[in-house]
Amino acid sequence: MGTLIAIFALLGFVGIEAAAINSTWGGLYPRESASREVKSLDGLWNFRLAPLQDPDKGFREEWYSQPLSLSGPVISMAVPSSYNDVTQDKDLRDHIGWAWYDRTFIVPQRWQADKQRVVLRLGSAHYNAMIYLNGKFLTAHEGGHLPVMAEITTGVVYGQENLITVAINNTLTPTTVPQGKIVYKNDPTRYPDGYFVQEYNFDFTNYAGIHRPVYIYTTPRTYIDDIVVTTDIDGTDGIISYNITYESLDARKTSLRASGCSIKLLDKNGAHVKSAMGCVGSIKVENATLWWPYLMDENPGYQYTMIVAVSDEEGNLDLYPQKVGIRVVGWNSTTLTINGVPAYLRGCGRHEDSDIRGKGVDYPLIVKDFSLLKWLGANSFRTSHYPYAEEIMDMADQEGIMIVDESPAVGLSGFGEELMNNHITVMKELVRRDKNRPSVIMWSVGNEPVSNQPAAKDYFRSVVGATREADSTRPVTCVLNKGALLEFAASSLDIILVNRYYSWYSDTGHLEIIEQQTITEFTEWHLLHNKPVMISEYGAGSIAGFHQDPSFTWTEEYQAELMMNNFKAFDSLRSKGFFIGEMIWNFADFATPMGATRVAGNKKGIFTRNRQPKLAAHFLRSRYLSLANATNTETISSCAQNIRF
Ligand code: BDP
Repeated sequence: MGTLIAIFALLGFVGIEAAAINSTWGGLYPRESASREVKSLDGLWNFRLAPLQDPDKGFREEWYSQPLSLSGPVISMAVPSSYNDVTQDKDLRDHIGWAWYDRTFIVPQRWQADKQRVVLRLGSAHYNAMIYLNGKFLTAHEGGHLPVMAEITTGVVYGQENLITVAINNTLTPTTVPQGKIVYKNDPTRYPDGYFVQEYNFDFTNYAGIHRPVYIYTTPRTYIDDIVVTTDIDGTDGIISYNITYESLDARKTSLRASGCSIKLLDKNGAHVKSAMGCVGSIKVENATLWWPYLMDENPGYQYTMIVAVSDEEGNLDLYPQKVGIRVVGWNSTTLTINGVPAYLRGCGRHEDSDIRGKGVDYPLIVKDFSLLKWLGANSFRTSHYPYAEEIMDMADQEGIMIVDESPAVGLSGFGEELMNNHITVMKELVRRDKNRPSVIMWSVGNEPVSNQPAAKDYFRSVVGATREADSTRPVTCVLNKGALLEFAASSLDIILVNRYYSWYSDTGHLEIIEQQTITEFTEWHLLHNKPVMISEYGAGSIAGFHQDPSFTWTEEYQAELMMNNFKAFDSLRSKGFFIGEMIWNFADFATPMGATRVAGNKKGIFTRNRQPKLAAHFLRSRYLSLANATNTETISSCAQNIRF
């Protein structure tokens, strides 16, 4: 919250008290059940920007107190979507500061008659959000990639129109995660009065908007607040351990009987497997079907469903369907294992990014991207450089795609206490949101921190420690790019991920040095830290359709050849026994701010921004499918062969 106030001060707004914040973040995704109803607020909302030079105008004039359209001109804005690229307006695309959304919605009368609890949940609103309901402040959230929730049972009017107003601010400061700074250009001979720009230490566009679905949903007044599931394997049996927490709106019902929780475990087809009683306990599943990654088993992504029930003293039930994949992640000084079997990650760094919608959740795009990942033979990706939408994570669970789940801490430096506290808060929210996902096999606390600064040592010890405390069942990493010999974060990590651009950002054009330099570098990281290592980014930019032979930078041939030279190094490193994976940068071309070094975006995609393959995609596919064949059993190799080229 400290940073939120700092942003207000920066942009001239003094307002809401920190004490007014009443949300609990993350928690269970809104899912329908026999006791829960979900209503979508997605669609077209009203929208207007606060003036660049008068950012607090909307708060001063209380735009939230009545329909936004009465405060001045509004346009229609799609939710979910980034607002930047949906119109022809350059000022909207490049806006810095507050943007305002509102819409009305009806809460069914019967929800009140049925004495339901009502909750509002936004999958994410980037970066800071202030939310008002019927003209009154409801809640606020800092950080753009994680859910915002608030209970609204008494704040809504039943059977009539309600007004929701969301103000969001995309400003990044030295203590936000990620960091940024507002730079005022004070030379009156060169810039107009009050001129400022936003700077940040990453190359992707800082898209803003209500990026993910908005729901209101019901629960009974005594409700399941959270479910924590961990799994283990005992011979051919699976063990599901669970901890169900519940809350009640009615004080007299806060202590439920211990037998107030029950669980019915269903298989993938909905057939009953087992039942259990109690809010904390475990279920043994005889001859369990395990969750396996794609191309590591013929039946990847297998999930059971726990129908969790909590009853109150009067016997009213709250039901929640919690998916469970039974699998165990293991790691030691050389190896990462899934269900005891060494896993080699074949994947991509990615972005939530597409034309028009920016970072807005888009179901056709989700289906397309997973189709391409499977076509490639990839078994993993990293959510570079922020937590991805839950709708994407659901697909990863279901398809057996392993995820390195990354926080929004990209390019951090300075490492002060306020930044660290905000970073730890983000890690806790991320673990709270994604802890039950079988696809998540590693937490990444960030990407490319300036970790050659000595302050990084204590900083990462604390952030990684807090992450481990929140979840001890997965390894914790941070993606590094400083030299191994002067680096202060790696000692705190379980697994070391490194980004390297040999023959692109260094020795540009000299493809012949890649093999030697890559082998030297990654061997050094392992020898220094005695931990598994992998390459989390490597690659070259290519403009789709640019061809030249012999290859030349920016051509499709150069990108493909750079990859092939890296493959030689990876194979040699794999044979040494500590190299656990490779991820190309990037899955697809993506948007960046305007600049002299990016040609209308970052072109390191092996697919274009509209998801068509470049030459490199075909070479990567051939490698990933043959790696899948080489690292798996006979049966599995036949499933890889069945894939059409
Ligand atoms: C890496 C960053 C990534 C960039 C990439 C690049 O981690 O976000 O997009 O460089 O320059 O250092 O393409």
